Amino acid sequence: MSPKSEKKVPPGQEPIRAILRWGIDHHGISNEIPRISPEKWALTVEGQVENPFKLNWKEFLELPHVESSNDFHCVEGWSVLDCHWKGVLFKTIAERAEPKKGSDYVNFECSDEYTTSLEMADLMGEETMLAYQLNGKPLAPELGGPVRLIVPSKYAYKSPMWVTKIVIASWKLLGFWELRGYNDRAEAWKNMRFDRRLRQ
Ligand SMILES: Nc1nc2c(c(=O)[nH]1)N[C@H]1C(S)=C(S)[C@@H](COP(=O)(O)O)O[C@H]1N2
Ligand SMILES: [Mo]
Repeated sequence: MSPKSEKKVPPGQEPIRAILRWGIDHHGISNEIPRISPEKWALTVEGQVENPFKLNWKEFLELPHVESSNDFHCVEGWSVLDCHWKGVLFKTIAERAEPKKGSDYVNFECSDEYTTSLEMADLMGEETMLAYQLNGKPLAPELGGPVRLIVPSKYAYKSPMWVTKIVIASWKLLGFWELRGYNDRAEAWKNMRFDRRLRQ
């Protein structure tokens, strides 16, 4: 066995060879893939912050970028190993916005009207980024391009595709899947899949 196939995956996960879903049926809202040309895309960052801002594609690419490789876990049980992402650290975005005291939550809005939210503290990692390239290529619309969030330690419903707005605040709205019974912490290595209070 090669070292790669011995790589550990979180409990209940099976490695698959590629991100296979290609926009089919994971869309909470609709099966239509938003095809946003980068020139038309913009990112709004607002909420309880000192410095709300909006960036177009060119301005976004001027931010410092990072690259890292990690695994991608969908709560339905498949994992894609060794994805190599390039993007802008979420930390870079948050620092620029200057959250006010107590703005400990981050709400994401997407072109397909999908939503999810996270605690600011969970977004400060060195692998948590707004990604615009996967394995050396621009991120395809089917995989959330031009820009999606990547939070590798959490199930992928915490990695919103087609991100267009980030609201930093002292409150957090439950996201699309979280409202439908999926765990709001979504820690893949801790097998936090469901929220028993919401799934009876
Ligand atoms: N905007 C948006 N982001 C989303 C979703 C969605 O429906 N809309 N689905 C989530 C889920 S459940 C998964 S598994 C991944 C799928 O990402 P992929 O298409 O790159 O495999 O995107 C997540 N982010
Ligand atoms: Mo998923």
